[in-house]
Amino acid sequence: MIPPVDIARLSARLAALGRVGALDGGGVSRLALTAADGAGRALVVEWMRAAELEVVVDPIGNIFATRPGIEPGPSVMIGSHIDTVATGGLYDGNLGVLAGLEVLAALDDGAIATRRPVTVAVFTNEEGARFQPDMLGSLVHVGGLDLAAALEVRSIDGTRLGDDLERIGFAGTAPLGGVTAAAYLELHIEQGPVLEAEGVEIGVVEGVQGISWTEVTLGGRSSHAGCTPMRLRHDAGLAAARIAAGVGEIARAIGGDMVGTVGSLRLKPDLVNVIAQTAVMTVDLRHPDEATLVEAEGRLAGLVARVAAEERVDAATRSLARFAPVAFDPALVARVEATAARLGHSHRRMPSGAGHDAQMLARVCPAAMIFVPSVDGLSHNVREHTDPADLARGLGVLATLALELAGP
Ligand code: HGY
Ligand code: MN
Ligand code: MN
Ligand code: MN
Repeated sequence: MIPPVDIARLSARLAALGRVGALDGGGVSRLALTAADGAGRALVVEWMRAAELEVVVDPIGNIFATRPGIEPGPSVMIGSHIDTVATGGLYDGNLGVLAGLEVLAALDDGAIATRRPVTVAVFTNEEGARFQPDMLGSLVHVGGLDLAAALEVRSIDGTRLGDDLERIGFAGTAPLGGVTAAAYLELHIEQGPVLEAEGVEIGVVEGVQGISWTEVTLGGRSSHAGCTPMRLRHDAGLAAARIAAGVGEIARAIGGDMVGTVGSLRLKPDLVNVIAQTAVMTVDLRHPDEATLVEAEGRLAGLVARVAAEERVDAATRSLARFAPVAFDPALVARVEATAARLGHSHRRMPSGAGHDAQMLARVCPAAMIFVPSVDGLSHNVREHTDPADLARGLGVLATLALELAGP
């Protein structure tokens, strides 16, 4: 049995990390590979080194901190991310990393020698807000994206990923994929309303829905807003607005679990009295079923072609990320469920609406996730919050299962 975990230190560290990249009025912005992300990484590495863990950084900036086991070999890996969106909170990703450190500390407090090593991992650019695709670091780690190609990815600010890694001092030299996992666990906030609405304490995550990110670029012709008759316009702004509305209509028409989002829409020259020359927008489509996601993508392609023809603008699309739905290892999912039950927590099986590094680790080892409730179902929002009692329950499930998997 693992000794009691230290929820007070977890909460204090979540707050301390939340002060790195803190926004006026609350919330956090530590977009991947910015100076703020670098500072957050440095703080977490400081905690890892203070715990005398073996810390290595790989060439895509993934950080691995290992507590050795009696036997060498693949670790029980506990991971997540500490990069955030621009309107981030204290918990998305950060909880999974800092909870992992608490598990290792509890093993030390109890002088418990585990058979397997236990590793805490921090994966680069999970969010995908500044560089696409999301889950980029864990995707490279499992061999799903070539390192050289990943280092050439351009951010939405135009910088090169490899240059930003160097700039923040996290272009590591440890062998890619060198730290292997026998199993992977990730504690994460639900980021949605289900657990709170049902009054359930633990989410037993069965898998992650499919994700499709597309960038749509529309090329029109700027001209005077007052002097150009509607029939003579090539209005990239109007075309973009019609496509954005159409994304909502596609999602509503398919219904059920289908979601569609236009999160970014940038016009040029972006002026009150100039018909837009260009529009660049992103479309985020997600669904648990691959065939339905493909159907939605087909409808999007038809929408773009039709609106571009009607508004007499050029249209180009580019895939930013595309991941099919992932099912986690059923046996490990069952062990998460059994652990929650044994600890006396109410629990329910559920899918993840958000993408996570666990879906990449699932390509190379049994992976599973534990959800804790999000207050008001909010995340990617500065008001993101999870109650300490819920943090403690999630941490207890994580610690108990990690010890079982690592073998006392
Ligand atoms: O978009 C996502 O699901 C994740 O936060 N990257
Ligand atoms: Mn996350
Ligand atoms: Mn996120
Ligand atoms: Mn995520």
